[in-house]
Amino acid sequence: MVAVAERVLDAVADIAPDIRAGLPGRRRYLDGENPSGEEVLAADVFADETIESALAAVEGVGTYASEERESAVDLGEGRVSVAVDPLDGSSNLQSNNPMGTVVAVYDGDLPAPGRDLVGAGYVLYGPVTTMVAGVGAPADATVREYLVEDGEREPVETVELPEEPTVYGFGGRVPDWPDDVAAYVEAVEAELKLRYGGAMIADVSQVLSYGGVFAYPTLASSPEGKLRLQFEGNPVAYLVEGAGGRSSDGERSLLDVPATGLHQRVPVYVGNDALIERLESTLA
Ligand code: AHM
Ligand code: MG
Repeated sequence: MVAVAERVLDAVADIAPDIRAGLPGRRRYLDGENPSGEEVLAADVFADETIESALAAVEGVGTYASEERESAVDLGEGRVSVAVDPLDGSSNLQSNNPMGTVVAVYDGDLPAPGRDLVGAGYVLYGPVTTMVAGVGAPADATVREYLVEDGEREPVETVELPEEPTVYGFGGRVPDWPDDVAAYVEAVEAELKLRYGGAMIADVSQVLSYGGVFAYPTLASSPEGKLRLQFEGNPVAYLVEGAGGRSSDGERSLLDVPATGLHQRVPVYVGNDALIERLESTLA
C-alpha cells in the first residue's frame, strides 16, 4: 500500500503546477454550493476535476472522494481510497493569500478512521510550491518537505516540530468559541504569537515550521466545528503526529475518531504535545 501512496503523492505533485497556473482566471464564484453548504469557486471545480483525472491513472487507486462532491467516485480496480480537499482555504483566492491541496490515502473504503491511512500530504501554494507528505502506517510515518518544480518533488528536509512552540492560530469568531476554548486561548496568547491566515494548510505549515498550536474548535453555531475528518482532520493529524506533535478532537487523537460519514465535521486541534495536553485538560 505504501507504493500506491507514493504514486498518489507523485501524481499530485505532477499536476500541482497546473492547478497553480489555472488559478488566476478562476477567482469567480459559481452558482450552487458544495456538499458542506459552502460557496464554490471556479478554481475549486477545476482543481477537483484535475485531481480526479490524475488519480484515475494511478494504479491501485479504486476510489476518489472530494470535499466538492456528494459521494465517492469509482476509479476502477484497487483497494486504496483517496480523499482530497482540492483547494483548501479557497476563499483566500480573492485576497491572494496562500492555499493548499490536501490528500489522504486510506487503505479501504470511505469513510475510514485515520488509523487506516497509508499516506497523507499537502501541497502549499505559497511564494514557492511545496509538498509536505509521509507514507506508511500513522505510527511509522516520517514526514518530509519537498520542493515542487516542473511536476517533480525534490526532498528538502525531514519535518519535525520545534520543541519550543512560538505560534498559535484558532479559527472561527471569538464570540462563537465555547468558554473553555476561550479560556485556553487566553492562557496561550500570553506565551505565543498569533498567526492566522484562514487556510488550514498554510496555518498548519506555520505550526510545523515554528512550533505551536493550530485549531478550528467547536463553535456555538457549529458544535462539530468546521473542518472535515476525511479530507482535513485525518491527514493533518497524520502529518503533525508524524512530525512529532499531537492531534486531538478535544478528547483523543483525531486518528481515533470513529468515521461516521464522508462529509462529517470534527473539531481540530494540532500542535506540540504539551500544548495539546493542556488543551485536553482545559476542555475536559
Ligand atoms: P475550505 O476547504 O472550503 O477552504 O474550508 C476550510 C477552511 C480552512 O482552510 C480554514 O482553516 C478555515 O476554512 C477558515 O475558516 P474561517 O474563514 O471561518 O476562519
Ligand atoms: Mg479545506
